[in-house]
Amino acid sequence: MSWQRPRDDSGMSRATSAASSPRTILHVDLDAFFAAVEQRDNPDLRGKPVVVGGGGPNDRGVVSTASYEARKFGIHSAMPLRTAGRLCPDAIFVPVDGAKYQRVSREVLEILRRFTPQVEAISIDEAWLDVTRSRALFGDGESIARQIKDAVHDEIGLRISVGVATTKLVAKIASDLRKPDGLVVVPPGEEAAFLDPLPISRLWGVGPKTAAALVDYGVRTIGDLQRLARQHLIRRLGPHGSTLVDRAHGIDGDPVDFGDPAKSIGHETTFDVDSADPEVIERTLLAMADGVAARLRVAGYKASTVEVKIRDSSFNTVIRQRTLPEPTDLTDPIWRVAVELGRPLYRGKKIRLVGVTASNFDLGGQMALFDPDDPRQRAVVRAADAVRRRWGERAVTRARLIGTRTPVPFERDFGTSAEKRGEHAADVKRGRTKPLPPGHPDAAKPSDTQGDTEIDDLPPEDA
Ligand code: TTP
Ligand code: MG
Repeated sequence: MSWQRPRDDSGMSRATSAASSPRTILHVDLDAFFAAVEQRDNPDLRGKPVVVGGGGPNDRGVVSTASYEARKFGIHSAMPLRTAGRLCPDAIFVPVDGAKYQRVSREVLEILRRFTPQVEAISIDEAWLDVTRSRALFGDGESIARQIKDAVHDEIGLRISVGVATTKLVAKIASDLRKPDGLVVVPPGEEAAFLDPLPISRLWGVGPKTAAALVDYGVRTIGDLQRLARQHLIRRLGPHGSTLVDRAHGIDGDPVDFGDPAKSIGHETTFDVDSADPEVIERTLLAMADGVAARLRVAGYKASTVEVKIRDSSFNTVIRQRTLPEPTDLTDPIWRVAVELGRPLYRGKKIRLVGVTASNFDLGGQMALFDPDDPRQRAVVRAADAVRRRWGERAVTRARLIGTRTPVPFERDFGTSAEKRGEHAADVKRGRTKPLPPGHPDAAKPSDTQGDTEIDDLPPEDA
């Protein structure tokens, strides 16, 4: 019997809402990535069999990827180009443009990081996201998946398939199941039923030795493995046998590895025209503080240190920071400190850039994301986050921001890239050899570096 989620009109599977305790993990994978980018950029290629790779059908190289139109002829990645040319003489062959795909990959990662800092990029077109904490801000896993699919389509012009599940393994299998443009949601508790009819080859950790053992036991589907006595496999394969049976049931605690957690979250903006108006400067700081606080809540952090950065029109930059009496993830305390620290710096001067950064995270706060220190304030924040979720960042407009054209702040940081390079080496060892997206997580964005920077660390203010 084959496991089929009920389909709705869009051809996507329907989800039940996820319970609050299990993790919500997304696996995203772009469809026919290199070929789709070429079709996007050249309308003549759309709807046609396109083969990306090498110098054409007489080249000795192999196919990087093929458009779905070309796949109908049996063409696939790693196939000799000559074979591809034979299978489909009408196919259009396009050379690989690595730099372009890397750029697009980075743009997609930027979209993913809007929804959570917990993004693990696996290859140039694939990533896991742990969105468990983001549900308060963006909705359940299915809703986040749809928002990602829409954003990637509308902003980048590509289709992406998404799997939503409680583990990385099940999410990855799910994303592959209804390609292209797929969305498959496996609700908590349905992992084993979902995996049951699928061929054993979809499971991780099935190398030649394991495969031979499984053939001996007559295991063809993941369900066969679920029903096999665990002791048989442990005797034959050792502890790996036990892990394999767990995986067959969809049990896999592997966390989404996004490298070192962010050490700071900051927003900054450069004015279109330098401003000496305290009102303009302070409401801009409010927008920055508001963006920082929202991202702290998505990440589940509370910050103990607030930093304000003020750059004047002669490019003198001053950074002042203060430790708060209590860690926070709310706009007002962050804004108040930013203004108190900033006021002496911008008084009477034309200002070019302002920024607000929160750091010194209290990770204990992660567990108590919406535990009320102040229940009424929490309720207000929750309502604001719900509005943001529904209508976007600009909808949540504080009184001071109404009628102004304060820009939506951009994210300045998140993560490091060194660990990711180490991790990619490990991936290659594990047999995942697709190219890694460039410089991820984001390298620091370029900023003005001229002028003096003066850093003062002020003691906590007396209460
Ligand atoms: P995949 O995600 O495996 O393939 P795809 O995106 O082309 O198609 P789909 O996900 O819809 O099945 O790989 C991503 C890109 O990596 C692919 O577009 C080209 C490149 N690639 C190679 O260059 N060689 C390979 O052997 C594979 C598998 C991929
Ligand atoms: Mg892909």
